[in-house]
Amino acid sequence: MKKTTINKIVGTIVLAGVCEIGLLGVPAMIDLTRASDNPKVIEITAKKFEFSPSEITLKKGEPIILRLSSSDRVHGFMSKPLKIDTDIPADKTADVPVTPDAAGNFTVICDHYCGTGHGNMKMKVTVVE
Ligand SMILES: [Cu+2]
Repeated sequence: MKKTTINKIVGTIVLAGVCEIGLLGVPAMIDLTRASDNPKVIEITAKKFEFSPSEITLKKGEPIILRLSSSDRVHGFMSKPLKIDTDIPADKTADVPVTPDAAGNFTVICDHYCGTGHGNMKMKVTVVE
């Protein structure tokens, strides 16, 4: 009786281990698809020389998708502390999954030179607990 219980427990642990390995092995593309089932999607549009909305609030630990698009040309979308560094193409949307791991105020900048106002092209991200 005891042995059976232990076997069950061991079996469960092994199974859990296999599942985790399986998840880790899943390519990023599939992870994105899975993530988009649940997380909130925030649409952000870029154009010379602003992001709209220019300010968003996220919750620490809550996964969300930033759906980025541009209405004129290629822009960048970069924030080191939020671990985001992507380009926003001119002709299609880019989905960026984000799970903030710290509360605070962060700035996303356009890091793809787009003209004279490029240096001021920023977006504010507030992460609350
Ligand atoms: Cu720019």
